[in-house]
Amino acid sequence: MTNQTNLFDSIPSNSSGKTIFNDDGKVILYNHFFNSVESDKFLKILIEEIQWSQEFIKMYGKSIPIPRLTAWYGDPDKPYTYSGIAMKSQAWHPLLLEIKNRIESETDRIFNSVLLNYYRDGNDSVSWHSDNEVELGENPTIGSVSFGGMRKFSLKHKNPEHHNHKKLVDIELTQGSFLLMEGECQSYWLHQIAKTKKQVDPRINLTFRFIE
Ligand SMILES: O=C(O)CCC(=O)C(=O)O
Ligand SMILES: [Mn+2]
Repeated sequence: MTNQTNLFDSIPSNSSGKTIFNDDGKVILYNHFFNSVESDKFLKILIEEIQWSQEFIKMYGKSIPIPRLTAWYGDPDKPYTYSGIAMKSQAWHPLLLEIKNRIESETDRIFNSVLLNYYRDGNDSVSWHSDNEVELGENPTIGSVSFGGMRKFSLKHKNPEHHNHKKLVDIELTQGSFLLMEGECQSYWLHQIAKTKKQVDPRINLTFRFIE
């Protein structure tokens, strides 16, 4: 008799996090937090079923499209403003709740909203910023989940006197990875996803947050 293994079980997900740094805030990376079979499935569902929008920012009186598609889901009555864009929260999609449950069990944190970014190709990006909107309160915990093509996530310390100010901390965010930023990370560090000329597959990133 052959041993039947379920495809899901045969690709274990790895939930032991690795601390990238613990210095003016803490960053922990869990590679393959979601296994490759579920990650492929989740990516497809998110591309098809999330209500993606093209948002615009005003610069020098002109309206400029931001270089990625975005969406905002969460508990009702939690309005959120991001880069001057007032986001309308949509009711939870069941898959977003499933992902939220998985990262909540791992971290013992509660999240009540998620900002989704869809990077269609290497031309899509997010420029240097911190997740420090007032709605997030002091020292917010940000749970960041990625599906699809690998993109480089960089962190840069804000203080010119800091020993790491000139050196970027680069983290490869691969399919199924989970990155946790906590403590004073958003006060002291900036982060970005730079554009790339390399051929990259479409990528979706979900940043789970807690709006007070
Ligand atoms: O795509 C990412 O990994 C980062 C997205 C991000 O920083 C944000 O949405 O605030
Ligand atoms: Mn961010």
